[in-house]
Order: sequence, then structure tokens, then C-alpha cells
Amino acid sequence: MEKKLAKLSKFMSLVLRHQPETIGLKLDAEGWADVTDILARMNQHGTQCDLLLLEQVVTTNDKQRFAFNADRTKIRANQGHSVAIDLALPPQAPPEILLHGTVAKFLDSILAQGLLPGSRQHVHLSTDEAVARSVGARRGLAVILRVRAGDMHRAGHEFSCSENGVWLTAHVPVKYLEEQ
Ligand code: HQG
Repeated sequence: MEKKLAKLSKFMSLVLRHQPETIGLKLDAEGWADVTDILARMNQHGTQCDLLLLEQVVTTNDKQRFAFNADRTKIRANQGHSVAIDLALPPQAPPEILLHGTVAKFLDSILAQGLLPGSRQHVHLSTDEAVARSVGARRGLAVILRVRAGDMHRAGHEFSCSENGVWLTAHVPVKYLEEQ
């Protein structure tokens, strides 16, 4: 069952963050998909899923990647999008220090350009070292960068925090970065 849910979660990440067109799905301006519609399209495209399974993916997901709206008629990814949507999260003052996990081969470029969102809409930052380490470790031996988020915020950079606790910002200039 765990494997089945992990596979479904991967597929939902694909269609709710990156390529909704794979199953002809439409996301609204804030990234929401209609629950009935996504279920019908997943099944049409050979990914068997029903409401119960969808609910299980949302509640058991290791990173709480997805959320339902209040009346559970819509679902979206909490963060990580490459498609242009606006999560409409309120701007928030971040903790003084946030962490970013990456790998050594990106350091020269990061220390020249700062942290860039790449194909995603935001740079992803964490309060938790274990989380930052696991994000970096997806690509090799993790290197942790400290971001002086409080200083950035006082200088006018906007931050928001996703429903699953990932801190988001547009770009981290080099002067706010330190190697841990
Ligand atoms: C790096 C996963 C060169 C950056 C994770 C990262 C996270 C630069 C990569 C979420 C750079 C982008 C996001 C620069 C940044 N030059 N490289 N100037 N600036 N980079 O995947 O933060 O499991 O888009 O360090 O757990 O790794 O999918 O971002 O290595 O929460 O839910 O460019 O994705 O979540 O990679 O990961 P990504 P990320 P999920």
C-alpha cells in the first residue's frame, strides 16, 4: 500500500506542480484542481485512483505535499510548482536564519548568483537542518547554506510559508548566504 501511495504522490506532483496537461487537467489561478475532475482524468489516463486513495495520499504524505480546500472539492500541491500559479500565501516575517540544502557542485554558481528558483517558482528554505540535509542529499552529499532571512526581510525581500512549512522567497542574494 505504501508503494502504491508513493507512486500516486509522484504522479500527483507531476500533474499538480509541473505538467497538468499530461492528463488535460486545468489548475485555477491559485493552483487548485477540481477533485472530481482530477479523479476522472487520472483514471482515464490509466492511473487508478478514487477519493479514498486521494485522501490517503493527502493525509499520509511524508512531506504533506498536497492539501484539500475547506469543503474538500479542490486539491492542490502546497509548494514546488514550476507552472505559473499564485499560491496566494500571505507574506510573513521569516525566522532570522533559514537553511538550504544543496550539493558542492552548485556552490560556485550559487556564491556568484545567489540562490535562484531554477525551474520552480520560488527558492525553497527550511527551518530544520535534517530537512535541508535530505533536500540536498537528493543530489549527492548535502551541503547546508545558512540564509540570513531576517536581514533579507528587513531589507524588503518578501517571504511566505507554505501550508507544509516550506519557506518560499523569490531569490536569495549572495550577501545573505553563509556556508554552514
Ligand atoms: C540549486 C523537493 C546553481 C539548488 C525538495 C537546488 C524541496 C543553484 C537546485 C523542493 C543556484 C534546484 C525543492 C544557482 C539554486 N546556481 N544551482 N545560482 N541556485 N541552485 O529541486 O530546493 O520532494 O528546484 O541548490 O525536498 O533542491 O519534490 O529545488 O539544488 O522541498 O516535494 O538548484 O523539492 O520536494 O533544485 O528542492 P530544485 P530544491 P519534493
